[in-house]
Formats: sequence, C-alpha cells, structure tokens
Amino acid sequence: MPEQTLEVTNEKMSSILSPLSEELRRHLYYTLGHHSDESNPHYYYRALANAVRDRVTEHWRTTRERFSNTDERCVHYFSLEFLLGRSLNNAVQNLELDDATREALHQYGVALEEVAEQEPDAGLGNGGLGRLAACFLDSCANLRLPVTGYGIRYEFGMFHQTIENGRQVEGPDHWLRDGNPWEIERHEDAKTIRLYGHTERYLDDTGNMSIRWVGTNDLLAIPYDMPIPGFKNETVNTLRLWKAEATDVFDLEEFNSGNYPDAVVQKNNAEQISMVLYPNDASENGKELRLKQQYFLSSASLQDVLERWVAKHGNDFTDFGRKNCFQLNDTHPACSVPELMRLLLDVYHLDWDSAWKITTQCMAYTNHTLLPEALERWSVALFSRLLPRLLEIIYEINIRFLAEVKEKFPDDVAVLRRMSLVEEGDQPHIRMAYLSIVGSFSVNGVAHLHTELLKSGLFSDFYKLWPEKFNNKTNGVTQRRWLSHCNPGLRDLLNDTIGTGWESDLSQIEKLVPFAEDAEFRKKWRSVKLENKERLAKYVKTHTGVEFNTDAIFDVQVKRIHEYKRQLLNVLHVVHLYDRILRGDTKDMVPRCVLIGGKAAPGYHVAKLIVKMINNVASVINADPKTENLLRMVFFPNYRVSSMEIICPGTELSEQISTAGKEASGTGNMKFMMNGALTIGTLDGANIEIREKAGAENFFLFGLDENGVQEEKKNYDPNSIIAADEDIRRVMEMVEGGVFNHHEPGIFDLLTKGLRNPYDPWLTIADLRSYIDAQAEAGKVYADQEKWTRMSILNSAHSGWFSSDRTIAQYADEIWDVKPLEDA
Ligand code: B1N
Repeated sequence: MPEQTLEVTNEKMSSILSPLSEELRRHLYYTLGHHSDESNPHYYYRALANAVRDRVTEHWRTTRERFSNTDERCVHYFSLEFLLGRSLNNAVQNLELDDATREALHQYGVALEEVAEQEPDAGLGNGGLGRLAACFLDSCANLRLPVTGYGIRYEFGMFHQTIENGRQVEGPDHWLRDGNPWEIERHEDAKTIRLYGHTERYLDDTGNMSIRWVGTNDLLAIPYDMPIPGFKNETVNTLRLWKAEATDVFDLEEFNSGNYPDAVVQKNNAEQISMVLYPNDASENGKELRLKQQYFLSSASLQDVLERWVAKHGNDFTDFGRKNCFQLNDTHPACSVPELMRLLLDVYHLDWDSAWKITTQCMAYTNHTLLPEALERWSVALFSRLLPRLLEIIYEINIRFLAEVKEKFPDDVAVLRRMSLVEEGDQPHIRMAYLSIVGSFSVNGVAHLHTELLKSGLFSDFYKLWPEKFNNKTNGVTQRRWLSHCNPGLRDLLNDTIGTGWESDLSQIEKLVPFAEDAEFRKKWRSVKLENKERLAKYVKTHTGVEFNTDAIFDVQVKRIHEYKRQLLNVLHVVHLYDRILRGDTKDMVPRCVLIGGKAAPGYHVAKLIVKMINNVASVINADPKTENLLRMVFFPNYRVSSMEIICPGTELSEQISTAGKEASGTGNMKFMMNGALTIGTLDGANIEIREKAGAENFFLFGLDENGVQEEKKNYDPNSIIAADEDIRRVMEMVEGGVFNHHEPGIFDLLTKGLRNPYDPWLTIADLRSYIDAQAEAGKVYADQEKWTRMSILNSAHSGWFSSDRTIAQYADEIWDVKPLEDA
C-alpha cells in the first residue's frame, strides 16, 4: 500500500477519534470485552490507557517523520536501564487531557487517581542511573530534540521487595503480565544478533582480504517502541526497547531434523537474554548473561541506526559521524565502540582509519561512579568465547592507542601498563571505562565535584592525554513529574503566584524568592505541605501500620541501600534520640518521624543486614510508649518511582549523608529540594551545588569534605572517638548491648565491627558527632515555623538549575551539537 493512503491528517484524525469519553467506552467494550456495570478500576485503567495512547499516535507519527526527513544530527541514548515508572498520568498531563479524562471517568463514578494507581511501574532500572535516563527522555521531548532512547525490554524489572521478620525478601516483578498498552511491537525492524563462533580471513568480491565472524549462534532482537510525549508541544519521541527471541531459521533446522522439543528449548535460551534486569546498583556483575545483554543492546541499536542511514545515503558514510551521536549511559553499552567498528569494517567494508574516525566522531560516554567495585571489567577469556571478533578489534584499538600514548609520554614506561585497555594478570580483563574513553569524543561526569575527581583521580592519565574530551554535566530531574504531577497542591499555588511558565522552564521558579517574606504566602505554603504530609502519613499507615503524626518533622532517606550512602549513620542518630528520650533529656526535642526506604542488591549481604537493623530499631522504638508523640521510625517497603511521587512532596528534611567523594551526584536530593524540603547533607555530589544555589544558610551541612576524608583516613581511630564522646558511647552500647536484637544475639556484630574498624572506608563514626549536631540545629530551626518556611520556599525558588531541561540543553549544546527539530 502506498504511504499516502495510510496517512491520517489532523482533520481526518478528529473524525476518526471520538471524544475521550466515547473512546473509553469503546475500548472497555470492544478491546477488553467488558461492560461498564461489571468493571473495576483495573479495566478502567486499561481502557483509558488505550484511549490516551490513541491520542498520542498522530503526533508520534509526525515526529517520526520529522526525524527521518531531517538532515540535522540525531542522538541515540544507549542505556541498559530506563526507570520510567507509570506512563498514564504523564501522558494525560503532557497532552492536556486532564479535564477530558476526569469527565470520561465521571460517567463510571471513578476517580483518575484510583484508576492511575492500577498501572504497574515500569521498573526497568535500579535507581538514579535508570531514572536519570527517563528524566532525560522527558526533557528531550520537551525541548523537541531529535533524541531516541535505546534499551532492553526486560520481562522482569527491578524485583519486588517485601519485609519478613525485618529482612528483605525478593519477589518477581512481572510488570507485563496484563499486557502493556504503551508499547508497539515492530517485528519488521527485527535485527539478527550473533554470539560465540570464530573469525576467519577470506578474499571478498573485490579480491581484498576481509575478516568474517562465522559459526555463530544467532538470535533476534525485536523492537518494542514506547512513546515519549513532550509537554504540550505536539512532539512524541521514541524509546525503542529490544526483546530477545530465537531466529526462525534455527527453529526450522531443528524442526526438520525432527528435533522439535530442542527447537523450543533453543527459543527459551535466546529469550533469556531479555528476561531480567540485573539488580545491582553501583556494583559490578561478572555474569556471562549480563555481557550478552550489553552486546545485544549495542548491536541491535547500532544496526538499526546504520540500516536507516544506508536506506537514505547508500554506502556513503562520509557524514555519518557528523549526523549521529551515541550517548553511552555509563560503560554498560560500551561494546558499542568495537561493535560499530565491526559493522563498518566487516559489513560495510570501510578501512580502519575511516571507521575509527567515524566511531570517535559519534561516541560520547557518561561516567556515573568513582567506586572501584562498580568499574566494569570483562575477562578476556569470556570475551573471546562470546564475542571473538570484538576482542580482535579491541586488541587492535589498544595497539594503536598505546602507540599514541608512547609518543605523548616517551619516558614513562609505567603509563602504558596503567592505561592499557587490557589489564594484565593471571586472568587478563578488558577495562570497559578505558575502552569508552578511547572510543569517545566526550567524557562527562554528573556533578562538578565528581567530574573534578575523575580528572584528578580515576582518569587522570587520560585527562593529561586528552583534556579537551572531559566535561561536566550536572544531573537534573524533570519538574513535570517531580513537581507538577506529584505535588498538585504546590503546582496550583505556584501557578497562582508566578504563572505557569516554570513547567517548561524551571529557571522561572526564581520568581518565588520575594514571596519568602510574605507571611500570607508562607501560610499557604505550610498548608500545602500539611496536606502532603497527611497524604504521606496515610500511605505509611497503609504499608507499614505505623502512625505518623503530622505535627512532627518528616525526615526521609530513600535510595538504594549501600554502605557509602550511610543509612547506618541515620540509624545511629535515631538511636541517639531514643537514648535521649529514655534518659528524659527531651527539652527542645521536636517530634520526629523518620522514614527510610530502598532496595538492597540481593547478593549484598551487609546492605541486607542494614535493612534488618533499620526494621529492628524501628520496632523497638515504635513499641515503646515513652516515644509516643516524640519519635517514630519506619522502613518503607518496595520503594520505587511511584512511591517517591507520594514521599517527596510530604518530606521536610532530606537526608543526603554519603561519605564525601562517593556519591557521584544524587538526584533524589534535587526532587526533595524542588518540593521544599531542606537538606541535611555532606559536601558530596550535587549536594555541593544545591547548597551553593540555595545559600549556605538554607542547608544543614555536616561532616568531612573530600579532602578531610583523605586526611582522616591516615589516622582514623573510631574507637577513640567513641570512647571520648558520651552520646556516641551510649549509642554504641545500646546497639552492641542487644537492645534491638534481644532474641537474635550477635546478628549486628558485622555492622558494629565495621563501624569500629580503623579501615572503615565510610568513616561513619568520624561524621557522627557533626551529624548529631546538625540534626539538633535542624530541630531547633523547625521549632521556628516561620523561619523554616522561609528556608523551604527559598530551596524551591533556587531549584531551577536542577531541572533536567537545563542538563539536556547543555548536552545538546556542548556535546551533541543538536538543535530543536522544526516542523517539516
Ligand atoms: O547514577 C546516578 C547518580 O546520581 C548516583 O550518584 C550514582 O550512584 C548512580 C552499575 C550503576 N552510578 N552507577 C550506577 C547502576 C547500575 C549498575 O549496574 C552502576 N548508578 C549510579 C545518576 O547519575
């Protein structure tokens, strides 16, 4: 059928689609086979999602057309994680369907909120890194930038966390069980992915010596596209997620040899690749299946982009590097460097120099962590078995690279060993971060301090060689999800006070500054916060059974559980407050409700023990009548995107307490700030920039800075600190004396021994005194509600810098060199 006849113009559209209320009725009846009188919120959700999805289709098509017609550069954002959360409300908001939706649901007597809650979170990510990718897609669509996301359609996303006897138990997250109305399968764009096999030399048609990769095990990558609607701007970008399937060819061979069951088993093997998200945040995972996932994403996505290029330009790749950019979200998709080389060399027959020029013109790499345990290294043995052709290419890249190093530093022999892409040893490994740096024109960190530490530490040799490659892009979050959508009370107050411009340009939130001095406004600000605290208290009650008193300060730490994030420091402070209550020292103590939430990697024993300790401390405190109206603590189970949407608007004190130099950026800190929470934090990651923007007087600072940490480590003596500080000594006595594990003696020894260890890398005891004092200061200020409110308003007012729109505008300007796409 010719393309024209498929086209639906805007006018024709309105004649095809009826009012939303009728579309809802139609989907309920015809798509789902339900009558309204026998239905429930789950089916209303699915019918509504279909109806809203239909509303996206037209702008999606026109945006795609703009992409394929443009001669401007396009960006492909490669990430193993996209932590999208829910899509319905986002689409309703961005397409301005709020009134129509409410009206449509009204006929059935159900509220949008109740229906929206039926949607499972798309939890295709671990934490900050995956959520950042989702915020970036939103901002790219808002700014009408030609950016496509590429990822994996995991059948099972981030595991479901329950708590049994205080301990984390993992359950499967089968988010696709009821189907996914937000995706469209595009079988016609499937790609073949090759694994294993070996390489051989041969003479090609033109008589040239070429290399081919043969004897491979092949599988298919099937794309599923998800719409990324821009904010009120008729733009819908695409997130393309790949699902692994067995090739039909393979099935057929097995089938013909009478081996039907084996063919089916083979299909299952192939499908394993996209079966599950690895639940490790900031720690390396050496599993073969993980490397397969990484290569699968890289190869499928690069083939997609290259095939489209060839369809338009034939085999002329002269401009490919100038017209395309691949942004690598950490080293997880780093196979893209050798894979692009392989495709250009072996499939499109370019010579090495041309292929390398193109590759280094279009690859860009973002680093998200300094933690050595998170730096990816793959064993050469595994690489040579799984991806033999890629290994050859990596070796060749390395030989040429080391020659360049030698030329630059002729007198330094050690430098070659240090910078080599291959780490020598009993079992040689490929250093994926170095491969990414060598293959990219841009290397960026995610907050000012983080980038400086990359340049002076981890990547200092590379910085000396190529200073021009290095740059900083401080993270941001989308205010459309993290303010507008999740905090409607504050949204309305802002709109009434400073207009609506901040929703697409958060720098305008600065207009709030003078209102900090307006007593009437402060009162309204407090009443919005109170409503959000009530909503949060109800949520906490439902999921933990614990009552939060809304007069208390709501003190929150939600993020992955990790030693460097120091949830233990938080617990020790809570124990200190409990100790004060027990000894009757409650003068000037403000009532406090402490909430901690987050998932521990299933294999991370210490992190899981920290979860247990939080739960045990909480149980003892909440059960003790002496704490009534003064102190409450909960561990919030199964923390995820949709829980943060309720938690962050109700939070007053945001805990950002990592050991200085360890948290690359943090992004939860930004969500809290926008919603008017004050931060108690160290000089780490983006906290530093938050404090700069908010003003030092509006931030509760404590602890060693990064230099201080280095100094302290030389002579760290936690036991002397404990002995010399009465409060700390008592806290340790309670924890070590079994107050929180009466019936389970010794279970926390690993944790308390860690705290007392002079080699404790997280220096928890070093920062505890300063943390307790900063907490006391926060409590004191909270008692002065007018002062607290002023500080709260100023935090929101100065949060403009932390919009991912700003971050993405900088990527677009300073790395990608792309502009908004105008209508064709
Ligand atoms: O990336 C976020 C930062 O805000 C956080 O500070 C940082 O910790 C986080 C291996 C990671 N770094 N590294 C990871 C995730 C999954 C995985 O398998 C590492 N996550 C971060 C956004 O920049």
